[in-house]
Amino acid sequence: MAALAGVVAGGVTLGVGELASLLVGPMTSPFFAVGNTIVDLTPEWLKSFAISTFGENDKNVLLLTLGAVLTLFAAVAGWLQLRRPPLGLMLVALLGVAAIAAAVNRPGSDAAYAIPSIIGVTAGITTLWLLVRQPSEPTNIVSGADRRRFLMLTAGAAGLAVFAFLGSRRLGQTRQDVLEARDRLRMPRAADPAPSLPADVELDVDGVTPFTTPNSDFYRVDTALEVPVVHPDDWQLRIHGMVDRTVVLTFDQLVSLPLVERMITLTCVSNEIGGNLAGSAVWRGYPLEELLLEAGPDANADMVLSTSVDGYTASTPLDVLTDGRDALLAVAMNGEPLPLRHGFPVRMVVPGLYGYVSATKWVVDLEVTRFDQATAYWTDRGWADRAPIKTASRIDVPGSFARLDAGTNVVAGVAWAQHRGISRVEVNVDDGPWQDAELTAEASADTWRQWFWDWDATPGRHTLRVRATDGDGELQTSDKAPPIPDGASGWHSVVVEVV
Ligand SMILES: Nc1nc2c(c(=O)[nH]1)N[C@H]1C(S)=C(S)[C@@H](COP(=O)(O)O)O[C@H]1N2
Ligand SMILES: [Mo]
Repeated sequence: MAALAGVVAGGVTLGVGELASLLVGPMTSPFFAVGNTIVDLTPEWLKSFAISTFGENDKNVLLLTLGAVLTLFAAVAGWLQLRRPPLGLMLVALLGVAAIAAAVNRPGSDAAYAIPSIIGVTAGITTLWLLVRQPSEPTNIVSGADRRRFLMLTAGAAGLAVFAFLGSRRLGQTRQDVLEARDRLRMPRAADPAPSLPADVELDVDGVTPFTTPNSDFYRVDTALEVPVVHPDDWQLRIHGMVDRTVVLTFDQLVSLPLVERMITLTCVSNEIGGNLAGSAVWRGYPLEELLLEAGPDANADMVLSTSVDGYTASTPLDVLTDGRDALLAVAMNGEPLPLRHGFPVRMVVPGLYGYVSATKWVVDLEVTRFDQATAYWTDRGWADRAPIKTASRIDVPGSFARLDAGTNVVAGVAWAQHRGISRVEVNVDDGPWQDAELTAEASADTWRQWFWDWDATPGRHTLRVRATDGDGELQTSDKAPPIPDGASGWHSVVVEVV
């Protein structure tokens, strides 16, 4: 029963803390402060493992684990409070100190972020103290007045916890408001629309990755445990640092500029050989180059440090942003406002660079600076400063360990080398001679390209391998490298059984 009291007191801590966070500000939730801090403190190998193992579900796995650990912790606190008072209360207080430390150390937070944790922990300690008190008479705990008192108090506290938690979610209308604002947005069409796609850009082969990735299927990678919610009316971008003049831009100002629309394939540096952390969408936005020129970068500057509303940062080479490529401050994805999880209302998209050095979502700040003066979220964690996307090719069909009938089978997939383009794809069987695959039309050098090859399959177990050559004539390297520090390399292969 003491353990149960501990769990209920833990629930009160959490619920009241969340409720209090509503009064302090949208990003001050203690639960998410603790969760996000754990994400940041997680060692690199474990994070990569979580992304590659659980993919989109990595956050849910973390939240469930966190919930389970907290429940266990609270049960232990209850038990301790019964056996060795006031150790239980001290354990809850310790948790409170950890939550406060996490909250005030979040990027962009201040001392006020401690308030929800303080209120929550005070409520939790009071609850635990009330619930786990010595019985007035030893026999009362089994069936008497103390037992009734305990059950009533526990039920009451559990009710309070649930009410506070649900109430805080209910009252936290911000997300709803922002979703509605997104629905209401009527964005101007692009002054410079995306060139229409060549007719034969897409294969009609079952199982091949679609040329355009629907928003709902687009991979998502970020460090945000809770998707940041930014109302377009509140959004503002500041371009400052080593510039002639600071530029400040509101959402309305941004969308009234002449926007361009381009199809660009985005890729995550964590993508393993054969992995699917890549997607192509039509992005609408304003060229970052124009905005940077308006600010007037200092001749000594060589980097732009972008910061998102939740404090995440990325460092992008200034020369890449100003070399004429379609580096965009994007507001729309495949014809609709950015989905919240893909950076609503504004994100960066830079063709040719991995996402972690270029594709900052929920971006609110661009500081023109130098690589020797500032670092970013992932470059602080051992990832490379410069990260152009490596040439990659992938066999989508047949799948690994597929069973095929002997005879003609189509082998097909995608290849990418953004901003250089793909000029050739080759396939071999069991390390035999390389055979040229057929390429579909190229939409642009900034997008992936599909390919296929007709294989006359003979019975037995076979290994199919693929390699690509980029638009500069450079062959994709066979050297195997892991994603860290600047992207995986090596040739993709699949093993199939022909019967
Ligand atoms: N604010 C923010 N932006 C971010 C990230 C992040 O963690 N936070 N991750 C980057 C990484 S590593 C990648 S690969 C791309 C992924 O963009 P997507 O989730 O829209 O596919 O976003 C980039 N932008
Ligand atoms: Mo990434």
